[in-house]
Amino acid sequence: SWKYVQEEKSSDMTHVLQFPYNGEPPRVSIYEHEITPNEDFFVRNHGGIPEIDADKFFFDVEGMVNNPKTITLKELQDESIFPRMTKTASLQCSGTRRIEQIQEYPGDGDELINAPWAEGAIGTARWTGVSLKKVIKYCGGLKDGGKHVEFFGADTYFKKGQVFNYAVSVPYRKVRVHEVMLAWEMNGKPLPRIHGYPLRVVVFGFIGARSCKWLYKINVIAQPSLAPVQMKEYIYYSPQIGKHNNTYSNGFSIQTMPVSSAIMTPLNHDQIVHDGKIKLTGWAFSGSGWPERVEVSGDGGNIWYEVPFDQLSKKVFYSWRVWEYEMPVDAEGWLEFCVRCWDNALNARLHPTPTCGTQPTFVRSAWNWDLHVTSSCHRIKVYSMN
Ligand code: MTE
Ligand code: MO
Repeated sequence: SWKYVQEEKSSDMTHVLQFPYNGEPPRVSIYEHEITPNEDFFVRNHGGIPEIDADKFFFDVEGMVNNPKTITLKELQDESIFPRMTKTASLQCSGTRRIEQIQEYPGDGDELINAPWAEGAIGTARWTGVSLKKVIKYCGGLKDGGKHVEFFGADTYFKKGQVFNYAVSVPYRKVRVHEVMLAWEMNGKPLPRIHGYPLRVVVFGFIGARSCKWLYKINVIAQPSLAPVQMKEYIYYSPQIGKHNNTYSNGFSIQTMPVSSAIMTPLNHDQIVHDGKIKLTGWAFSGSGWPERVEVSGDGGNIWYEVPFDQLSKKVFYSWRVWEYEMPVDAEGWLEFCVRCWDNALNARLHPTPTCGTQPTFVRSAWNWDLHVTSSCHRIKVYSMN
């Protein structure tokens, strides 16, 4: 068992939940960097932060593998046993932009766990570690029927009078294609404690919740994890389901993140004095691959402008693209800026209303009662003065 510590990041971060600590970085640290500095990376915690001694650290691999094993961090880092991998990838919480659903449709969601995130519950880092597939292979491979891989984090949290270790699972098909990493480095430095030191999971393109921090056990199973985080949180409900008629079985577990984007500057309700142009900045991301095209509008979505390729950061599989655009503006008065993105797979949204391969138009088009994955076009109002 572990000791737990209280830790926070810099006071520049916005607290979206006071306890446990959940923090969102200042906007500038998002749009100014293709790679988010560690000190500015958002934090999503369900419980306390375990204090783990890396020198003595080991984790167990058990369940439906042929040779269950205990593996020390030193072994995992031994390149004669496991080849290393480094990959730049974004991590996005399904709560990103939840504030828009809360503001338009107050009273929904599970208030205890649904933090009111704005556009900053996303970040991009260079992760270093070992592909989980190599670890499963080291343990003799899967037994027949092994289909899901469950992760346990050393943190504990309380829900309805019970104490749980954080636990989630991903289907083995995601592991098989080397899209699940056990990582001990973030941007060339040891994982900060608040991000999972000494070892965390990173699942490229999936909802942040699957990227289990403070990993201490891996369990191969036949069905998805029965743990509450897997079964009860991070469920996406169709728009006919509300707070009073939901059961966990009439929603589904969110895995791949849909295409989404956000305007980081200017701010909602800014008054801007300018000479015919207003600069917009933001990010775009898709858990299916990468953003292919980003468009912005100044009139609420009647006329769209394509952000030119040289104003999008480079294309990296499973990473966001940050962008900027000088919007021509001749009017004085209220403008409504919005952004939408197309990804490489022309994926649009979670539930099955056709939207031509881009994001849903309005908050309502992507509304779901537990307020996850706010992937509608991000809209802000700005007062323009020439
Ligand atoms: N892992 C553990 N053990 N405990 C947690 O509370 N939160 C998850 C995931 N892994 C969590 C966890 C959620 S919901 C998200 S969005 C990401 O971690 C956030 O990772 P970060 O705090 O490093 O940004
Ligand atoms: Mo999350």
